[in-house]
Amino acid sequence: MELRTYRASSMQEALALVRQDLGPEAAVVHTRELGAEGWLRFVRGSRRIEVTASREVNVPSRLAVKEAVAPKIAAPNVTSPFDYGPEQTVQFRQEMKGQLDGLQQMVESLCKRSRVGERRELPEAFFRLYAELLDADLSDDEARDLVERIQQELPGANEAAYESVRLRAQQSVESQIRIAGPIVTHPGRRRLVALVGPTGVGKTTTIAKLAANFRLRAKRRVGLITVDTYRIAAVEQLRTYADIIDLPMEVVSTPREMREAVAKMSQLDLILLDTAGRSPKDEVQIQELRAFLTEAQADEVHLVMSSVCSSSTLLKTAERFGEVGATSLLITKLDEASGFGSLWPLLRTCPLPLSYLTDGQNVPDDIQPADRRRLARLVLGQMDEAVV
Ligand SMILES: Nc1nc2c(ncn2[C@@H]2O[C@H](COP(=O)(O)OP(=O)(O)OP(=O)(O)O)[C@@H](O)[C@H]2O)c(=O)[nH]1
Ligand SMILES: [Mg+2]
Repeated sequence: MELRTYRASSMQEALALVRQDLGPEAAVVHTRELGAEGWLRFVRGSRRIEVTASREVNVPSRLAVKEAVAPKIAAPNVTSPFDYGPEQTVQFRQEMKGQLDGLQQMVESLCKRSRVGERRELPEAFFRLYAELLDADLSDDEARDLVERIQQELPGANEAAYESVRLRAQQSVESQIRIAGPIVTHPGRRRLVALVGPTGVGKTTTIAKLAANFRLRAKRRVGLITVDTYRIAAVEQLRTYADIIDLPMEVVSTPREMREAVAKMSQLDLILLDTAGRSPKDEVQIQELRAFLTEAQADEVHLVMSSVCSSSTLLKTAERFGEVGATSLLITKLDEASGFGSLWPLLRTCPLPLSYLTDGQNVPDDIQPADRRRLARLVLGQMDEAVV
């Protein structure tokens, strides 16, 4: 293979020499800049560009991507850097997506850091807490409020050690969380508990977990009722659990049938009522749900919400389902959430107390009565003790 080297004071000149000598089909194999040495560095025009090219090399020109600015030297196999085959297109898209995701993370982290930077005037221990709260996905306002509240509560705040600031934060968050406690059943005293909430949050799975625990562990007589006749397979999903746990089950599609089904199960200790996922934005669906619940005369209505949702979605959902008579909150999918700060506005402001937390798909294990200490730790960005 014959390689030739050309030197000129600019890239344009060097490429013109290549084209003149080897013709338009030549491929550029290598380019480099030759730095002038000694005092010559300061002399204008002492910069030299070296281009190595060949007429025989069958590789894409290294200058292909610079076509717009450089004279077109042959790059026979590549017409455009974006001219890929189907496989390369997929790979290219994946690479681009990866780079965009990386950029997004970098921008988010920079935004957080700049917010943290604004709070530099905080004493060290409080500043550390503030930065941790942002990392736990608390909004800037929520983090600021919490830190300021703790600053006011701690005597000698400026000199306070991080451990005592942290402990005070834990106590403060714990004290604002309302807990309902688990469902209490007594043999022979029928209790009817309904689960309501948006679609796909885990209502049916949670019913199965509760049913299995009360039937198999607490040895209660449990029955299931579902009004979810809207979604294909919803009834079958609950029936499968009813069969495995060996429970009676009723399917109702009108408020009248609801009354009959509840009457049939009046001898049981616990009736668990599964409902169809409802959009909090759909007024008709919400009113329909309310009609069923009124007919069932539920003792408890647990509003099921996923911890993966944003804080504004959680707040709006709680407000909307409050209208159907929700008596407590049940938070699911703790195992899927990456930060729990988004739960804080709900826990702090919603008057409904918490009943249960769920953290996985396993029936009946992945459910625990809501625990103040655990929730406060999660909100403050600490490891989940129940999962680790
Ligand atoms: N990771 C995780 N998944 C869960 C949890 N609870 C439920 N799921 C999963 O969430 C999905 C939806 O659960 P369902 O119980 O069908 O939800 P639903 O609220 O009854 O849904 P609709 O009846 O369609 O409104 C299923 O794949 C469940 O296994 C949980 O705590 N953690
Ligand atoms: Mg369901």
